[in-house]
Amino acid sequence: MKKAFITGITGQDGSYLAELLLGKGYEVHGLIRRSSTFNTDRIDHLYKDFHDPQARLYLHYGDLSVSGQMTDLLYEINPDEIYHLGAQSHVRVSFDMPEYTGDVTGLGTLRLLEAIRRTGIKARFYQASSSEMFGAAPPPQCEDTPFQPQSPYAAAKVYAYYIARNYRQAYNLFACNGILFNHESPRRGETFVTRKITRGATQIKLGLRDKLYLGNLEAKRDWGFAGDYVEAMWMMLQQDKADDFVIATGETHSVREFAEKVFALLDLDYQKHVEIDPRYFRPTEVDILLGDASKARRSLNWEPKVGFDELIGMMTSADLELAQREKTLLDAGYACNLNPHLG
Ligand code: NDP
Ligand code: GDR
Repeated sequence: MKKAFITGITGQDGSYLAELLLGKGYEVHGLIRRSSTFNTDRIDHLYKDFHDPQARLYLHYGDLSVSGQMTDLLYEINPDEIYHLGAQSHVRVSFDMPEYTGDVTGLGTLRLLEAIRRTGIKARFYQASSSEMFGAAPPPQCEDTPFQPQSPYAAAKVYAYYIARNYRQAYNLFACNGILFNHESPRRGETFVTRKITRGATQIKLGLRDKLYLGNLEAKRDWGFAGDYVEAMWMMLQQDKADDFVIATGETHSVREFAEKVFALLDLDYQKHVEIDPRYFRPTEVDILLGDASKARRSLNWEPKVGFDELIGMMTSADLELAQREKTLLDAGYACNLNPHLG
C-alpha cells in the first residue's frame, strides 16, 4: 500500500486530494494544526477512528513554522509521496501578515524539504506553486513566463518554487512544481471571491442579507474546479521524471462576470446588491491571469472536466442548500448571526 503525507489536508485542495488518494488505495497521513475549534470539517466524511481496522487516514498535529517535528514525522511515516499544500494562502491577508506569510508559505517549504533531505527518505515531493507568481506578467502565462509577483504571498511562493527546484537539482530529489491557476469548489474558503459571491448571493436570495461588499470587480481569473486540479497533482508524481507544470482551463473571466452569472442564476440583479468596499482592494493587484496548460495536456494527458458555467452552478446550488439550513436555524432561534465576511 502506498503512503502519502499531505500538509494542508484540512484545506480545500487537501480534502479533495485525500479523497482521491484514499480512493486509489493509499494510506494517507495529514498534518493538522491545533485550534480551539474543530478545523477538520472538510475531511470529517473521510475519517475513521484509528482503532478501526479499516482506517487508512491518520492525522498528526504540527505546524509548518516548526522544523524539528517535521523531520520526526517524516521519519516515522516514511511516505512514498508528499503533497505540500499547507500555506497562508490568502493574497489580501498576506499584505496584513507579510512576515507570517513569508515564514509559513515560503520557509515552511524549505523546512519540509530539509526534513526530507535529513531523514534520507525517498519520497516524491509536490509543491503547490501558484499562478500568482506570474503577477503582472501579460497573459497567456505558461511555464516559461517570467515571474512578476505582486504580493507578499506571491513572493513567498516564488521562493518556495525556486527552493523546490534547487533541491531537485542539488540533491536529486523528485520534486515537482504544479503551477495551479485559481480553482474553486463548494469547499472553497468563504473569503475567496468566488465562494464569497455564491455565499452572499444565496443568503440574499433567502432574505438573510441584502448587500454583498466586494473589491475590484474588473480583475480577471482563470477559474477551474478543485476536484480536477488535484488529479493533476497526483499525475505529476507518477511521471518518470520530475518537472514543473502549469494547470489551468485556458479561459479567463472577470469577477464582475462571475457575480453577474451567480445572481442571474438566482433571478437576482447583482447591481442591486453588490457594493464596492475599498477595504477589499489590494495595494498591488494582479489584473489578469490566463493559463496555457498545453504542456500538462501533452505530457500528463490532463485536462479540466468542469467548465466555468458548471462550476458556478455547482457552487451556487451547494450554497443555496447551506443558506436554507442557516435560515431554518435562524428562524427557529437556534442561531443568532451569520459569519462575518472578512476577505
Ligand atoms: P486553503 O487555504 O483552503 O488551505 C490551506 C491549508 O494550509 C489548510 O489546511 C491550513 O490549515 C494549512 N495551514 C495554514 N497555515 C499552516 C501552518 N502554519 N502549518 C500547517 N498548516 C497550515 O488553501 P487551498 O486548499 O485552496 O490551496 C492549497 C495550496 O495550494 C496552498 O498552498 C495555496 O497557496 C496553493 N494554491 C491554491 C490555489 C487555489 O486556487 N486554491 C491556486 C494555486 C496555489 P487550517 O485548516 O488549520 O487553516
Ligand atoms: P486570488 O483569489 O487572490 O486570485 O488567490 P481571490 O478569490 O481572493 O481573489 C480573486 C480576485 O478577486 C478580487 N476581488 C476580491 N477578492 C476577495 N478575496 N474578496 C473580495 O471581496 C474581492 N473583490 C474582488 C481580488 O482583488 C482578486 O483580483 C487565490 C488563492 O487561492 C491563492 O492561494 C492562489 O495561489 C491563487 O488564487 C491562484
